[in-house]
Amino acid sequence: MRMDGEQTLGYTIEQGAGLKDLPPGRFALGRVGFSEEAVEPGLWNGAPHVSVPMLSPGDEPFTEIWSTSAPVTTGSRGDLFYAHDGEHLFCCVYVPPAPTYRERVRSVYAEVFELLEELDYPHVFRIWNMIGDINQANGRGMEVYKDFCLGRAEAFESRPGTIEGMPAATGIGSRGEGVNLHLVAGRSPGVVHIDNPRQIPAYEYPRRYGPKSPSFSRATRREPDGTLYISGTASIIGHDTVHIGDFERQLEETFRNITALIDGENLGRYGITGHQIKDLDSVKVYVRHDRDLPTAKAMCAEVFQGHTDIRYLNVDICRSELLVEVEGILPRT
Ligand code: 3EB
Repeated sequence: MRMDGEQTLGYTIEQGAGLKDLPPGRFALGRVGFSEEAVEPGLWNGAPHVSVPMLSPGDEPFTEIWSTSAPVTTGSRGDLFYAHDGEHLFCCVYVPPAPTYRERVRSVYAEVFELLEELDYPHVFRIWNMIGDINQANGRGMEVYKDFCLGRAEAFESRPGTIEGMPAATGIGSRGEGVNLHLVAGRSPGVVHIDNPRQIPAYEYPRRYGPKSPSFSRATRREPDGTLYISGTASIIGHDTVHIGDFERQLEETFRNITALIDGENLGRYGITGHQIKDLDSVKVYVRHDRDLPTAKAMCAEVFQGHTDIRYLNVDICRSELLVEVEGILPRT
């Protein structure tokens, strides 16, 4: 957390339901609970709150808290719940299960873009999409993830001119129904979307992966705080899934992809100093099969530092051959 701006964005993870008061001078922008039970978005204790069903029985619930140093204004519009402080906006929304998601996802994303334009937070820097039954067929036989991507891509195609590029994102399975999405956006310019030299941009994936490509960049860096948000990253080279059926090699390839994304050679192209994977924080490791959790934990212990917050979530991943996906946040060092 940087404390030198007017409104400084903070991101913390707490065990439990996140009910504790924030320190003096901090105001909640949004709370995202990770639990076994879903709680639909709403305004709670002065900020948007949602709980996503991502945990397996026995996992310890935790809550992510987005906070700021300035008082916030909260609101809701349709199904959207949001808070903003003059520089940052947090928004969450739930799309209930439907035979097809395309239309609802398109309209929800369009409503989000309208809100961002009207309230003047056009610089989206991170989006999470948690999708129930992500690898199942929808009511028309299309995989839910592809159905979701279709609506999202159409919304991005017709977004207002003020919303530039595609931000870092995660598109991942949840253990519940419907789609939960939440995002953070900023008012000041200085948002840079970053590609990975080992992967083609997801928004240019060929049609075999779905009628419309996924709408996200591999990472987004945001000024003024210089934080680098790393998208969900998997064992994909070019656009191909590699090491099918081999968990360890998929996770190794994922680490190589993150390393290549954040090294000095790649970030140098954007005028940004390079980083090492060990400096990642707020790491999430999505593991398809619970039998692979011990391997995931052992491998992550080698790569990340002891104090790094790492959360393991046993959920499905957008391509059925993918066994693992990793995301994280790099605070400016
Ligand atoms: C990939 O690289 C793996 O649809 O928002 C990663 C991050 C993935 C975000 C999304 C999907 C999404 O294609 C999957």
